[in-house]
Amino acid sequence: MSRAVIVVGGGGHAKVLIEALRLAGVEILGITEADPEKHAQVVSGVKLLGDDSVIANYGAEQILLVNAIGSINLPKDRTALFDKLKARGYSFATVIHPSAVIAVDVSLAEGSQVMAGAVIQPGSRVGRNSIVNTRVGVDHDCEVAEHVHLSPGVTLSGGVHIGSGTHIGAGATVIQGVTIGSNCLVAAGAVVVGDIPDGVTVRGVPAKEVSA
Ligand code: JB3
Repeated sequence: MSRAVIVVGGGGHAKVLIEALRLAGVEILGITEADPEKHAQVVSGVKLLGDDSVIANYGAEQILLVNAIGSINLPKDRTALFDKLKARGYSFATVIHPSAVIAVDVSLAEGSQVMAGAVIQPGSRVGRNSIVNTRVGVDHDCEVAEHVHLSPGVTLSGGVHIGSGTHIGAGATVIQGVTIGSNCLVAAGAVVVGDIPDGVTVRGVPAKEVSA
């Protein structure tokens, strides 16, 4: 990564990203933060610069952005921030922790983030702005669309498809060949053994739809 970065958002996910960026030798100019009460703070030794208006002080060709908005449920805020700043012409860095194991033919789209200890096997693809979080396993030939969050410890077996905007909770397991739709929520610890249509929330072992 040749350009210096600005980290957008100064919470827990920012700390994890800053660690990975430092290990990868990336220059961090600072953090922007929506909450003015946090503006005097320093996160993991990196200064807060102010709100997102600060980004306009830098040309779109000068810097890369790092989306540090994570997700607790659906990654809607993270998606909105990515789309807003892309519309202003900025590009997002792909962040890879040096301890991640990524097969040579894996494709990682703009702004994807692969955290410590993750393993991504051959033939897999990760879409724009998606997070492959700590110790996630993505096995062969998986398709992870854009704006997806695979929480820590998720296991995707071979040939799994995950639609855009879906959140898979910590420790969930998806067996081979399953397709999970867009904007789905899979609860932590669930074991998904069959396809899930768009917009559905599931939990449990085996995972079942949560009634509204
Ligand atoms: O599960 C794990 C390992 N990590 C979780 C991560 C994926 O998602 C983590 O435990 C949290 O559940 C969540 O992390 P995140 O998004 O860092 O949450 P939080 O600690 O609440 O920090 C988000 C920060 O972003 C807050 O300080 C917000 O004020 C700030 N923020 C929100 N919207 C924004 C914006 N900052 C900027 N610059 N611009 C925004 O639009």
